[in-house]
Amino acid sequence: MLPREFIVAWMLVFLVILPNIFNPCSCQLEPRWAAKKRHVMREKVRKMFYHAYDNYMTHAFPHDELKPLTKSFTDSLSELGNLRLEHLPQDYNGSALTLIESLSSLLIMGNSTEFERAVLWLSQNITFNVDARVNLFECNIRVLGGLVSAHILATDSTNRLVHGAYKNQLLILAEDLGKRFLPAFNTPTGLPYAWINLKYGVMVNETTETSTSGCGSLILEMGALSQLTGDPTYEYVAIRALRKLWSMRSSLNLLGTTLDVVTGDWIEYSAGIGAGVDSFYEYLFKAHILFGKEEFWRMFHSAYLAVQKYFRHGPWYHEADMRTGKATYWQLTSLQAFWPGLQVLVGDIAAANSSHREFFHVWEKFGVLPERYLLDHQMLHPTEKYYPLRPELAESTFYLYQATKDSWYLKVGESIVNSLNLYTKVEGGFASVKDVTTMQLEDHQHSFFLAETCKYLYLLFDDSFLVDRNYIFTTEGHPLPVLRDWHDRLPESYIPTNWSFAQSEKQARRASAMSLQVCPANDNQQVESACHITDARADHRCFTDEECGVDSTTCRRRSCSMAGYCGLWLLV
Ligand code: DMJ
Repeated sequence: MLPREFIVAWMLVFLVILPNIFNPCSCQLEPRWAAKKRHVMREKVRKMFYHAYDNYMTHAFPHDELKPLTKSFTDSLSELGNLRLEHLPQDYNGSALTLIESLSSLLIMGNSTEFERAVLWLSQNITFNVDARVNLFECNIRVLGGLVSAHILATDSTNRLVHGAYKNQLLILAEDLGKRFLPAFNTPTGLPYAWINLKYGVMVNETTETSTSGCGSLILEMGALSQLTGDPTYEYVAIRALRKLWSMRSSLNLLGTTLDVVTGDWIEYSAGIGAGVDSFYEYLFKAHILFGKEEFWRMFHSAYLAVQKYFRHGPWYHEADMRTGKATYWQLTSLQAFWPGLQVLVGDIAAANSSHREFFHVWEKFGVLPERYLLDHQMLHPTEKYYPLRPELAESTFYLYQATKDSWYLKVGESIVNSLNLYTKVEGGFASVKDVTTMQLEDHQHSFFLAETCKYLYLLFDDSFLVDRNYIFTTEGHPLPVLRDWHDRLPESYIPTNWSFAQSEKQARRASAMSLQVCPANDNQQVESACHITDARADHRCFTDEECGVDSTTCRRRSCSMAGYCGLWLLV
């Protein structure tokens, strides 16, 4: 028998050295490089934002969006999610959609003067009493979300606004808009129509078809509106729709992509995590963070496990039939790139990292992310070769950097910024890419470029706005504060995630968003041990096993080695 001292000494050597040898990622911090680089990149992103914003204000405001090639405008609120141009009143001048979408970005970039000017202009000039048929989902995430978030920011004393001038006008506008949404929910199922006329309600012969995200991602904005106004109706209708939708899931806990709001029948049984469904998953989890309801967590947990089980193939996610779980379409769509960001919130960092790397690989291959890529044929979708300045990859990059402090993500951000400047910047703003193979441009600067793309890139390089604040971001990138007052009750197992708090020494210990129980998609998958710990600790070190969560591919609980690394250490 070996002497006990020898075994102990050997174990110590093993525990201290081995994790460093097998530490699989190159995530050592490069503090000086990172600080300088972040500063330079932050200024580059700020310039991008103002190039987009100033051109919008000069050539398009108060209309909805900028046409950067012709330096003109489009009143696109009525076109969103719809290919046919809607009939609009002749005297309609738009709803200043891009300005509403820019509000929180202005404040995050430190421009409280312009934020305040915009808030006051909107307060005095916007009306929703217009004969315009709008998409409920788009109007909710962009306009209602933008207004509610801006109202909260405008009334937050830390933002140094001249408060005398602001008298809750944005909240009044938001409530007016929320009321105009309500007729859409008046269906036999409680599932809302996809379209609503702001002045006249649901139109005669309106289509009864909607998408899963269209009726399942309203709860953050509508719930926040209820909390702010004290009127529970908005939250009630959104939750009722969500419950109905959830009741329509298959026995595999999968949902389809499109459905009928009157009959409650599925129209399209195939689904994935991209277009038509994406924000449904996002809102289940974020609603749990924002409102603390266990019900949202239970739905999300089952839905998340089903996604990992039936859609996931290594780092990729294909689509599957909700009834059988059989793969249908093997496609990568650019909207899917939000998923790693959601996984970071969940605490499933290893899975987030591996998918994110694949998305970035595709970005590098084409220069930007194409809308649809056929994985089985390894080619672009023939008619969806465009890149409309979408934010999802930047969003996930921001979350992964917050969680890991791995400077590799800063390099990803730099590459995204460089591509955007190289391929999409024109004299009149930023233009969408029509075809990623030719980089031919299209005359459209989408409002989410200012609400999300620029915001997430800016926050990647400078997150000072988030310090000592606790926000979640809506699917359109509008920040909402996580407030104890808004929580039904705080679940014991859960401490709301606050990325910025996590960086401060005060918070030496934090649980991840969920000390996860995420099981792997298939058996026999390669055991993977990431060096990323679930919380944002600058030195990547853990102190306790609880900080390490569960390995996403093996479902085994990870532990913290004596050297301070999370992993599947055999002898710990
Ligand atoms: C945004 O409007 C939102 O993020 C939405 O959820 C889907 N994606 C677009 C931008 O790509």
